[in-house]
Amino acid sequence: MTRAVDIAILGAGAIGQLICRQLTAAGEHVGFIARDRQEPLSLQDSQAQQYSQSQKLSFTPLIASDDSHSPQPIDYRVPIIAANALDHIRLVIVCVKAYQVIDALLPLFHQLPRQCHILLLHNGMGPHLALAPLIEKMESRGLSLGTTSQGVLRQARWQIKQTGKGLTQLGHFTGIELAEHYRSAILAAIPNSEWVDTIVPCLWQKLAVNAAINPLTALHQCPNGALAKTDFSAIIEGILDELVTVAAQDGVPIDKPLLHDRIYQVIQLTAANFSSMHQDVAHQRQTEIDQINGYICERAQAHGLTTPINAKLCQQIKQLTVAT
Ligand code: KPL
Repeated sequence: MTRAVDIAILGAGAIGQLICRQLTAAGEHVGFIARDRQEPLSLQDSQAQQYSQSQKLSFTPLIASDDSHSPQPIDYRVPIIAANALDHIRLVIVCVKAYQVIDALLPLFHQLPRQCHILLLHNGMGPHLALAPLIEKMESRGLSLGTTSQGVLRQARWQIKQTGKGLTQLGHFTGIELAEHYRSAILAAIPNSEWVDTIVPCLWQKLAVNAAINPLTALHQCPNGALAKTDFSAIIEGILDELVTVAAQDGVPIDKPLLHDRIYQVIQLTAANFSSMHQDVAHQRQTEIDQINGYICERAQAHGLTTPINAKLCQQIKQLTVAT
């Protein structure tokens, strides 16, 4: 009898498809949860099979698997799991945009088995604070968080290309810890991944990278590398000063000089890239500003602080997305 799919991915964007490929290649039983009409809905089967449809995906790795120089796309199929057929799922990896997490996850909350673990893997911060009390109330479920800087480009609906290696950090946040079996499966499947003792400081570090790079590249319509110019140093400094103060109030002390260096390192390493917010603005899509600079402002307010530089960036990005 074939083993049932026990890991479900919610969100089949670039990162969702990359994680799916990595877990599938490692022999894990993974499927996507059907969410909209673009992802075909399957019918529930009362037998052992929990899905009746699958989707063909294409993945082009960074490095060729043989000796040839250009990596060839690999085609593979992944089950699509209907939202009413989640009985076997033990781990849901949530890869939707930060502003979609609650709306995408809550309708499934009581359809997922009680012991199903949830792992959030998105840019920005915020949804974990709304989810934590719901998870804690259930007493049988756990929440882990993660951040990844793997580079991936979505070339078509179900076609991705890996564009860069990157670090993936994961860790427990609240409730029941993720079972050891799934922890090791994820770490074995995702290259350069680690399970850290405290994940929240890692998320703040990634938040800082996004808070500095994303809105500035979107406002100035430039690639990440343009931010290395001295014209931007004062505003980057200002964004970080505010973030470091707020994070400290939130119980996360951050070494500012180290963070500063890290941001300039990312600017160098991704010099030719257009940030995700730049692309969202260019394509008139909703941005993640509320979960990036907006999160800094939100946490500041909670501590009776103000963050005028980050607040202004939020306002400018919103004006841009309304005006365009
Ligand atoms: O994560 C990114 C993003 O664009 O959202 C960075 C690291 C800034 C790379 O472009």
